Amino acid sequence: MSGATATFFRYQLPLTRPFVLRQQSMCERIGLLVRLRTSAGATAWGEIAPLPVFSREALDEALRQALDVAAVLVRRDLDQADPHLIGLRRQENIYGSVRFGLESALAGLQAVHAGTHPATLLAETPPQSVHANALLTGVGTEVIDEALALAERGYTAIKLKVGRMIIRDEAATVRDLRAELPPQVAIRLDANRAWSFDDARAFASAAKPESFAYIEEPLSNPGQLPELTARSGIAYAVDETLQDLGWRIAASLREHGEDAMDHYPSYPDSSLAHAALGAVAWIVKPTLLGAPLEFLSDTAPRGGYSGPVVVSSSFESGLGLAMLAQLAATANRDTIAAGLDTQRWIAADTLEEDLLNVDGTCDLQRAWELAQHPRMDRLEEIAHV
Ligand code: OSB
Ligand code: MG
Repeated sequence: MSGATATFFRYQLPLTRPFVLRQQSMCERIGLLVRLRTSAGATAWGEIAPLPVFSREALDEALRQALDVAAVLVRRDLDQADPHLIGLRRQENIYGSVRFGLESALAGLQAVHAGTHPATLLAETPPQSVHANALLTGVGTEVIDEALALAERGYTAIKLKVGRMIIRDEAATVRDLRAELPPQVAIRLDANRAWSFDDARAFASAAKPESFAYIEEPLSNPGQLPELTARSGIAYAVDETLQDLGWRIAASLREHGEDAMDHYPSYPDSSLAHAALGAVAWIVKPTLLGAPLEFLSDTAPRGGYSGPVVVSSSFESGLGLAMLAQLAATANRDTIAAGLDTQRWIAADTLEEDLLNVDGTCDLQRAWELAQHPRMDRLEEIAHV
């Protein structure tokens, strides 16, 4: 019988300004941290933080399931150095937030045993740091000045939310941004499915497709994404569409491409699968997609979809972001900036210090050290198994 334990803590963190989730605006972030402790006293943490509006599970549902899964986990010998202990593969219907939090903590324990940080467990030669894109909202000179200042500090990619204001103002902002930012700074856009096909075409002709690297989810009807590229030249990335497909189909598309459809003959809407295969990037948010961490390992099979995976946050606190930085390093070796900049919205975080450096990079070793010692004064212990 092992004497491992799992302790759950609740946090409630103020934001610097509201974050808009579709029509709803969020003014504080509420979530859970879990601490696994082995009988020998090794500890590691994970974050379980369903995102309102986006996650299918509510916080109390996530907690209930996490307690059930953890009760089984703590009976295993967590002091063993065993890479297979990272995954919860046999748990089929586990919520995304629960899988992410518990697998993070399991990976953390393995990293403690190996005397390294988690990225080195999931990749042969991970980089020492990763880049994050700057996350911006708004139109006009204010957002352009903000982007220029961030580029000056060393950010290599800017992600601007669109689909929220008048199309021609947003398009003009994107054109001006491209004209003023140094050419090596990538511009990404995210419309969160705000537009009809005609709206998106109007945006494309006003903004010029070549002025940005890609736009996430331009269409309210994602089945039309490949046709939008054909008709307007827009390169798109998928985020919500991957979540709609689910991680099993996403993993199968990555491994088998078009042939994945044969594995899921009963899948009702193959247009979503075609949309995913036609994307120039996949935005992967582990908390929302629910994929096992090994999906983001550099040895994940990729005989089908071979484009880049942009590991991104679902608005986790610093502790979850520290693990996402590890995953960004393993998934793409810092070849494409990750979505970690939500940190700037959190006014008082679970970590002692900011994760991102002023230039938008994140050092993996430092992130790992910070994530081993969260701020206990911002946590309330609520459950224990
Ligand atoms: O639409 O990409 C989104 C965060 C929470 C919910 C939705 C989204 C986001 C982000 C993450 O934008 C940050 C990023 O991708 O840079
Ligand atoms: Mg998105």
